Amino acid sequence: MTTINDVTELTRDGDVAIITLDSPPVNALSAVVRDGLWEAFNQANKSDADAIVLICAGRTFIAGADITEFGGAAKGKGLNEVQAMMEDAPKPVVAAIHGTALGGGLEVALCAHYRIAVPSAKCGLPEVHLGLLPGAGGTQRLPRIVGAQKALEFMTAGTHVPASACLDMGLIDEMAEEGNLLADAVAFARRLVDEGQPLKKISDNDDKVQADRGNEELFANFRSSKAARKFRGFLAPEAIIQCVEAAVNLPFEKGIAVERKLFGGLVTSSESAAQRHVFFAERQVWKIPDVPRDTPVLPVASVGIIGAGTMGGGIAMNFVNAGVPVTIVETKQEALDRGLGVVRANYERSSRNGRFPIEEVDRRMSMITGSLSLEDLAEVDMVIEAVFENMDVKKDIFGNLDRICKPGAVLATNTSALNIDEIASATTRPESVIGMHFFSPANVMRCLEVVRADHTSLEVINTAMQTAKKIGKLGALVGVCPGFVGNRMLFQRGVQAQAMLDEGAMPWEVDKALYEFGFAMGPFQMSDLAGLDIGWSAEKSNGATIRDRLCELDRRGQKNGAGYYDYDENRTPTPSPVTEEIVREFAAKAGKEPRSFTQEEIIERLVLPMVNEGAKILQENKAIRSSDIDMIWITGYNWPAYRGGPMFYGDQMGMSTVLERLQALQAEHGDFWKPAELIEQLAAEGKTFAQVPASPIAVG
Ligand code: 3H9
Repeated sequence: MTTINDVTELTRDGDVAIITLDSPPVNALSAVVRDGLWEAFNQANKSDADAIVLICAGRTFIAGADITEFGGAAKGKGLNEVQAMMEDAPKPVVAAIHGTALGGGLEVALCAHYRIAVPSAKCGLPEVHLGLLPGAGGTQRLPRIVGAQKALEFMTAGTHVPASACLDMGLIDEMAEEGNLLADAVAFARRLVDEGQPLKKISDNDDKVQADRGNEELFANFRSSKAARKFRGFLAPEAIIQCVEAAVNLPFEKGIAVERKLFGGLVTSSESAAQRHVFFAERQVWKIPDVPRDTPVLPVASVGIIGAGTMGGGIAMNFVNAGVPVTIVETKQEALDRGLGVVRANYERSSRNGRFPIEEVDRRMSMITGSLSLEDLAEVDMVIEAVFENMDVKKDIFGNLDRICKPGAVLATNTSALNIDEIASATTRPESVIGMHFFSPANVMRCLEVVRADHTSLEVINTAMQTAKKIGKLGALVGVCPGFVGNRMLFQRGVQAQAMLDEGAMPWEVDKALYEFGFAMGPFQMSDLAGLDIGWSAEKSNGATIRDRLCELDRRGQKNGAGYYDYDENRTPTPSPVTEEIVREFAAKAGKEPRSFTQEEIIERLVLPMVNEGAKILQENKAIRSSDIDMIWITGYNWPAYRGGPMFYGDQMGMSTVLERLQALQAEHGDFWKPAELIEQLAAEGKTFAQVPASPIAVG
């Protein structure tokens, strides 16, 4: 055995050289890994071995480039040098894949002459999710195996594809028996030698790309396809398409040059920096400073949900989809039937869309028991209350749950605004009470704010977080405060959206600015969608706000064809002259000259209050770290991932600039804009939000 360096070993099994890479956790291609691989292949190539097998220790094959190295100074051997060493080897090189071969990892494997994988392995080029393209030859080699169309789909979706599908596509040549990868890979290598099989270089294989040469329609169709709608605002998908065009139309080396140039542009872009931030933020969010990893998790094998409305039904679907049976309690049979009917209709739609066969609808519905009695929740492990926002009603329910539920059951509320400590005070077991704030539609949105109340026990926190994981949510632990994290910041944005209207901005100008920023829609489109009359009362309305006036004119949003916008029969919005008139009237009353606002001005007015409020949340320890706040906004409100979240946005602006702009706006518009103390402090220290150490949620 030869130890090449800390992470690489070269051994022999008779006539086959075996290179083993062991760089936990995921064998990412850091400098030491590249150096180790280069030297190991260098030695194996020169040795008298007849073939070489590359295999990885630990849970996975190489999971890609080391993302932490991007942006730093180049060190060690280049990945292309390692790849050349493999591809030019004078004997068969076999990559033996288990776990995941991702990004640069798969691109390394594609430089082996052959690939073998266990059935549980997956391959993918997920760089697109990091705002990148496969920059180690992947964009040029993949089309040479699977053709342009499949390569476009594979790389712009960035999914992890199971080994069996990879075998069908020709990405993998041979399947190994699960648990027997090394022996099967060595046997495969020996067979290649015995049979005199060629040293296959994917870069030499032009058949597939020639078939698509000059086929401009293929690319035009892909750019206008349904899948491409998701690319809006992201830079990487278009760069990937251009690379595949190069693969199809240019010789390999020229294609590589195109790939390298476009990769260089992406890796230094703020979009990719933001998406890389999101990658790490997604993993940080589960780490809770004062809840150790070994904190017990209570079993959650059955769940009770109180309320069969839109939220209750959506929450129920999450659990059923994860195989956990649910009891839904309502007060009236009619409401229960209606709620269950909506759930069934949702499942039927999913089935029609091909998500699962129609029989599955009945199977999933059979996991939901409807009930009109809270007493039926006596044995469930977790209850989630999702009734309307009324403190007295909630306290009454929690008082009853305290009496009915078994000891140790988790008692959660889905409130989005009420004080959970007060709700907990209705029980004799506040340690079991926690907030689990789902976002609408609850079966779709990934965000779940887990709200720690004063007395919530560590076990209950850990159980709620692990439950979030189990049902596919992004659980973010937050503290009790009005609106928690997400809605507290949304409220500030809403104040400014209204304020701009009062200054004569048109709703469509504001919405357009947010759309261009990357949101699916702006606040006024959102109001029209939700219904302008939510929380509005005809009796109490006195025309004091623009919304009052619209509602008084029976402009209640999309549902009756008029709100801030006018709608045609297809619900296509157009700016409404009625709204415009009202906005002008309000501006005149406030003594403001109607004026148009620039995109930059609107974004500043909407986003800076969020950054400022996020800073207050952080300084009050109502969120653990700034990146958790970013994740809540990305998964709960569709903040565009390529902008990294509001706190990342603030960090990119630079703290001194954030402070200066807040001070300028404070001077112009008043104390709404007073900068958070944390911003002043960080600006003075030259630090970022990301540098604020993670700290436990404040309680008590
Ligand atoms: C690329 O390859 C570019 C090339 O085309 C061109 C180059 C020129 N680097 O996810 P987990 C850390 S771009 C650094 O919790 P799992 C991760 O942060 C790359 N660190 O485990 C975490 O750290 P911590 C393309 C990485 O079992 C720990 O490893 N590749 C990397 O649930 C465990 O991760 C990708 O995008 C990395 N590449 O999932 C694949 N990957 O413990 C990215 C992980 O401190 N990785 N870490 O929180 C993944 O998708 C998942 O990590 C994987 C394992 C599926 C592999």
